[in-house]
Amino acid sequence: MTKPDATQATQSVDDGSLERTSGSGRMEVNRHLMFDHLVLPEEGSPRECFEAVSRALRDRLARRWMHTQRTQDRENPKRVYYLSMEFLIGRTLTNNMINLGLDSTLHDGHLHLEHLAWQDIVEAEPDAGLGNGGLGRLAACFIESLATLQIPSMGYGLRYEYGIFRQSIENGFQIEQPDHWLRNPDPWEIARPRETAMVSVGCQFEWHDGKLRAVPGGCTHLLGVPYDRPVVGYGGQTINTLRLWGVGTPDYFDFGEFSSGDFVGAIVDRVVAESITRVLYPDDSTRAGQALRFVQEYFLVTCSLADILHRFRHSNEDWEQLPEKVAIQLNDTHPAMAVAELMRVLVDEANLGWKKAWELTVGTLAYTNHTLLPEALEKWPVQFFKMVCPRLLEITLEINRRFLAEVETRFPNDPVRLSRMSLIEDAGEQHIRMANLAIVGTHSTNGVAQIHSDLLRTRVVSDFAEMFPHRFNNKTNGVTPRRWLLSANPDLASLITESIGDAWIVDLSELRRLAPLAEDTAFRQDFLQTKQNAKQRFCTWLETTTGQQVNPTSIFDCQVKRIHEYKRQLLNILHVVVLYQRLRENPSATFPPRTFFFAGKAAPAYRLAKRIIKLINNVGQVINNDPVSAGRLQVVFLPNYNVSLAERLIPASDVSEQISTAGYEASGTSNMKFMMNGALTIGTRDGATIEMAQEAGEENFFLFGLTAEQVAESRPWYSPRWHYDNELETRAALDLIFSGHFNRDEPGIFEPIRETLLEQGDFYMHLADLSSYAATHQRLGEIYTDKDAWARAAILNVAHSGKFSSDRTIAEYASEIWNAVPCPIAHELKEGAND
Ligand code: B1H
Repeated sequence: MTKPDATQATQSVDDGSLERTSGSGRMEVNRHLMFDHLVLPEEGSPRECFEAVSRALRDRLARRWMHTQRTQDRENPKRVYYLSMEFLIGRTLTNNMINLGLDSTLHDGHLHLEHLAWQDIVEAEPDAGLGNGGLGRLAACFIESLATLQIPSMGYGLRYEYGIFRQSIENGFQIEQPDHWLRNPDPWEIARPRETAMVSVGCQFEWHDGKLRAVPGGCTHLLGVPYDRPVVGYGGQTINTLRLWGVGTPDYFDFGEFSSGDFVGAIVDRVVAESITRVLYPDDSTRAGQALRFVQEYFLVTCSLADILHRFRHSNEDWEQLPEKVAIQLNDTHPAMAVAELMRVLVDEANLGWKKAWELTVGTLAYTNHTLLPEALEKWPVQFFKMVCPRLLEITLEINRRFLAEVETRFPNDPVRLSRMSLIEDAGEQHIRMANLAIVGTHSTNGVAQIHSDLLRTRVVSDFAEMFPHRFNNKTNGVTPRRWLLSANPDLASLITESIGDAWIVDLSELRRLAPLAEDTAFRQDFLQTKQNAKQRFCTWLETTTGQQVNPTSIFDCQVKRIHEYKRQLLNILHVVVLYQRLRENPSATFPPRTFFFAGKAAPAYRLAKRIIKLINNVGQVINNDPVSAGRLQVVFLPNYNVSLAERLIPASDVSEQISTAGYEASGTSNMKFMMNGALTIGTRDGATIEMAQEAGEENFFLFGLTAEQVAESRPWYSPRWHYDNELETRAALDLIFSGHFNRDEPGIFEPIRETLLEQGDFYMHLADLSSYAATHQRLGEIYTDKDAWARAAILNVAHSGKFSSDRTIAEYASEIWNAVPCPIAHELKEGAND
């Protein structure tokens, strides 16, 4: 950055246009540094510079943001609302810069701050880790695609003060630390206290013997304070809003209690209130089950519906119009209380009759299911409803009464069916089955990949599919190519653009035009070179940040996702041990050197998942240092997997591991990111991986293992022991692990893993798939050594990844579920300063 010129800085005038001269961008940044931080521009810390650059950028988009909102208010189109307990956003600065078309400002050095590298400024932004994994990241991709497609829409979520925990690895164990991501002011959020929503909780909180207790009856009032974040569509035309609710308490103080000396009692409401949006529950594909999580879901639903309906009433007279003007998508059952809450508003506040209210509710709401795992299906104790929202319980019971009457008419004399379909589970303590409520109370239930939607329909909720066949549909997931290709992998993005133009950025099916180039020797060379550069960059970053060295010419083989038994990180590490055993037995064996990268967090209460992390680390410790394997096999566990780490690692990957037990991974989305970035997939026929192989051609894929049908069929007689007894390599690998070879000083620590695999039936069938997995890896290694064959297959994968853009997914939701169309925003070329 040049020396500051105070006169210049104060004279900066906002003319509202995005395209500026180089000087003015720098001036705005300088101005923010001086006036927000009181530092000289050349003395700004990375964090201060990040805030200043972001504020300068936000200033530039403010007018477009307001203009988008004003246009949508004026045109009164149908609006789409995406309700989600998670938005795994990651960093925002680079993404907004690219989507506003200002990345050239960056590359041309217009924002160059001489005393700092641009990368240091970017990295001063913490990841917004408001999600666990795929479900939360999907929500973030969806709102970006909605804005890019210019669909009037809004995301609604919670402003957790603590996002997903930070993971460190100590002595091979996962340690969790709080992620206080809002410690510094976030330049991307704007508080909207004027649009605060009021929430009543049907109980009171008291302080008893140093403990907080919920007491039935009475009422506690909470305030939902909106914090808005701009969602910039590619091209910067539409700027939608992500509204995250923070919590506040009404600005009063119980002076009665205070003056009687009960100071703590007087502020207890505030204490309770402030805990509601404190922390994201760190469960992925499992359910939290705690009362506070229930209140969080209730808080999201009531605040968001109040806001949505207020906006609807502002532009529409007639409630009848609701389904024509509003589509609300429920991201899993987490916001499924919306069914009862919308009924409450329509019946109690709008005074509509039950039937009309029901028709409008079902017509407005739609539900996406993300998992078949029974332990992930939400069920809330009726007691929680009684305590927090008794009216919603009454309404849910009435929905159930009418619904079961309907079932009885359709299927008379079938009490077992009735009890299966009931919204209430009666075994022991009564629970509300949230998935049943979501299916009954919405007009659409979709799965997130074809196989998942099929299994949902035919196995998990087949009674409901029989009852409402037209409600069930599939919407295969996708990811945004702006973040996951254009921004994360600039070299490959440029190569693609040089070859086929840049239309792919907003129409990813254009990538098909790369297919003929798989036969072009020069293109293959260039393609391999971009991969090699990305690998080298990753190695440099890894070494400078952690000191770890990795061979950039080895195969980068990656499994990065939440640690869960069904995702089978165990299968991967078992195979690594198989390879290690081969080397021990035959040290002169030749195969290309491989680096196995693992990354992912385990839910803090998921003991076995945490033990799997320990096993991976211990295996790595031994293999990386044993002369027989060092330099040929390496295992690297990258701590604290998050969006930013994914953006670095995925472009550098050669091999993508998608090895869940078939039938258990609803879709997967990292699989798509790897494919777009030219990695080859080794995987099972599960989730969206099946569709990826269909697109790319199975000959360009490494599929292995049991199919979902075979998994289901073989369950009754499957015996992991059989594989141990009959497969030499399987047995040798397990024997080596359980002999204590990897835990010399920690006897017995892998016993829980031995029990799972060999004593408790190996529910996820690791041993059933290990030999075909190893054989497929063998073939993969052979093809890797043939650079031409590898490059050809990788190029064809990229060329056929177009289907997996979230733009395609969102276009399908828009036309088949929401009936929503774009609302183009016309920006004047150069808007006036005060328009
Ligand atoms: C997915 C979850 C999930 N499925 C409960 N279910 C949660 C369940 O906090 N909780 O209680 C949080 C998350 N997440 C994932 O969704 C699937 O496992 C993936 O296969 C899928 O790609 C992703 C997006 O659809």
